[in-house]
Amino acid sequence: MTYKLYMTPGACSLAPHIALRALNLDFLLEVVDLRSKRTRAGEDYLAIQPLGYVPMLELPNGERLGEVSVILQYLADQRPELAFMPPLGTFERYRAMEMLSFIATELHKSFGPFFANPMPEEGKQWARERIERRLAYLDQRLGGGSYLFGENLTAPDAYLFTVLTWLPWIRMQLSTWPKLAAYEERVRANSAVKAALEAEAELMRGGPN
Ligand SMILES: N[C@@H](CCC(=O)N[C@@H](CS)C(=O)NCC(=O)O)C(=O)O
Repeated sequence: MTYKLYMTPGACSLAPHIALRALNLDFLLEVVDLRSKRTRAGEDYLAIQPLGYVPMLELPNGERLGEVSVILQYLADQRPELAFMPPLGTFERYRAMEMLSFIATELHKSFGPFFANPMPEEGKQWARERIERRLAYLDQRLGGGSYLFGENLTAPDAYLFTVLTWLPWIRMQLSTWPKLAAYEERVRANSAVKAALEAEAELMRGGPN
């Protein structure tokens, strides 16, 4: 029962990578070069994902599943006892899905202009302000719990943390939002998150996958 995650170190595929570790599932990482659209093993990634983006999860039966927020939920549902997502059919599940959707569409996709060349400076400034308003909203929304939904690391934490790691690339200081900054440190200290970050740093240095 081994999953294969098509991923690029430092990209949004970090979120399902964290999930695979937090859920203690067996997995292999397949590194994709997003420029050449080839896997490190030499496969044509466009034949696997026609739009050429990561992540893509290959299940043990060969089926492939895309989209960060859906992959996270699929993985969580393989180990319901670990409560990485609330149970299907409960209202809490919709709350967690609401957050996944917010992170995907309001936050993650607002980073697009920084990676699109050429993008005029006005476009980047527009995106920066958009991200700032959404981070301020999350900062206010963080409650007394350690994580987004209480004391357990859940799928939305894996995704939000992933997006927060990109702030230095766009010269944005997390310290502007103290609750969010403290939250980021707590998530970073989680053992599954630490292991995923270390593995991706090693892959970035060209180490084995
Ligand atoms: N809707 C997709 C978006 C994934 C996405 O934006 N992936 C980026 C990396 S974070 C990517 O592979 N970009 C390369 C490209 O679009 O060519 C998802 O949620 O999985």
